Amino acid sequence: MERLKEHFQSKIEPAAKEVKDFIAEYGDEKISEVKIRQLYGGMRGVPALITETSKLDPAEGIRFRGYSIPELQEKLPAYPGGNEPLPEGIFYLMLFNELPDDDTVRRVSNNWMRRANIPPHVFKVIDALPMHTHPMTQFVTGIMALRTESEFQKAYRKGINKKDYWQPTYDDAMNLIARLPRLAAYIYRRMYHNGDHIEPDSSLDWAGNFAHMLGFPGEEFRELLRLYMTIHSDHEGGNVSGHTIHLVGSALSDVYQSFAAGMNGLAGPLHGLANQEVIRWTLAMRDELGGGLPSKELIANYVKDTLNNGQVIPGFGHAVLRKTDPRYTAQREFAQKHMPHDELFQIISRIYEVVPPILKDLGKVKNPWPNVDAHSGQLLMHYGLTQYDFYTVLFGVSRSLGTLSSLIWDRALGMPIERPGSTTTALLKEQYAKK
Ligand code: HAX
Repeated sequence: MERLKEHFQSKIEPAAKEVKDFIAEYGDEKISEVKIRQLYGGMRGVPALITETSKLDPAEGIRFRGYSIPELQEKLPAYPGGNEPLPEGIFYLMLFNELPDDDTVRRVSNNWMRRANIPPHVFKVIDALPMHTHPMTQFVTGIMALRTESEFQKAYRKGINKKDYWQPTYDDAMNLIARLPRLAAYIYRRMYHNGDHIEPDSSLDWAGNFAHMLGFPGEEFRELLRLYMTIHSDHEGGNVSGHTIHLVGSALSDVYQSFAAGMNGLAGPLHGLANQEVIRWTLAMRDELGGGLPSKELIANYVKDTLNNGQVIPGFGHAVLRKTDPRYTAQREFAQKHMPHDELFQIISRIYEVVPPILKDLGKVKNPWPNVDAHSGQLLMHYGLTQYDFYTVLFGVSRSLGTLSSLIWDRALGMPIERPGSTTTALLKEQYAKK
């Protein structure tokens, strides 16, 4: 067994014991009372899942295994000569609950490089899709085509003992994470560069090689992608993509099936697709207002028109957060450092000043502040990645790091099939109208 996998194995027994003992002692404690409003309200605020990799605090933002984004920017290893955290590091932290050192992240990089090969039929499946197929659809199709490689599927058919489920899940997860940048880059080059594909560079790290295969050679773009892949990697368990991956995985669907299902959720405009919608909306606004940097007044009028047309302002609001998303702040700081005079950055900054008070005045929006998607597109546009339909694929590649770490743990801890109860309005009325 490889060293990383063996190290993971050594973590299972103590973690399983901790959970078992905890349930034995506190299993009958109540952690919340669910109101009828919450049943109709998308289960907002109902704690119903265990996800160890990260926790979202409404007032503070995301913490990965207890560490905030600024703490991770300081503590996680960077690429030699670089500043931004390496995604290998956050993956290691989420999976192993340990901060890695430089050698460890290099080991993860090398491990993924060894696993990164994609069988040719996957590319053929993608090539069979019409060119105008949305990149997220191509991405999900590619992930499903990769399922021929599922170790879990093979092991299950052979009759694997349930205590060993984690092993092929671990291999499938590591293989898929290793392959996603190649798959995503293939889609990008196919759609926007006449199928002029770029071979991987095995001397680079995971995100650096991804940037290289997309066709962006500059070190600054690599640094951006390292930061991007780190901060988009996980957002506790209840968001649509994370929750879906856990739910589908609970039926013992393998990593490929579970992750593809979650990516279909990420592709919704209220979730991950918001990153493309932000740029689409911002560019349309700029063009309609005559180009250049529009005044605050003109932006405010445009925002109000969007709202009056019954549309949301993409990139603002959140189901859990109640402040500016620290992932937004990390990206804003990157822009301030590397491109303070970029015109689109100035527009995004102005939108940040204008939108929150307008949303607050509506009286119904619980969080008027920007989320992660309000900034990411501007940074990508700056370096020439202007094809915004592709942005959610980048988000998806990153999301594999947290969600698949969780899925490995689900199998290691023998998490059961997920099956919450449901009821009907008639039954609720019968029960409560009497009171
Ligand atoms: N613009 C206009 N109206 C908004 C709004 C926004 N940005 N955010 C919330 N609202 C509205 C809701 O549509 C809802 O209106 P109705 O009562 O008329 O239906 C009302 O305010 C209350 O909503 P909420 O409780 O504040 O927000 P929800 O938890 O229901 O929804 C969303 C959270 C993120 C879906 C929401 O804020 C939204 O649609 N934002 C714009 C899309 C977006 O940026 N999505 C990405 C979120 C982050 C993410 O998942 N990234 O992947």
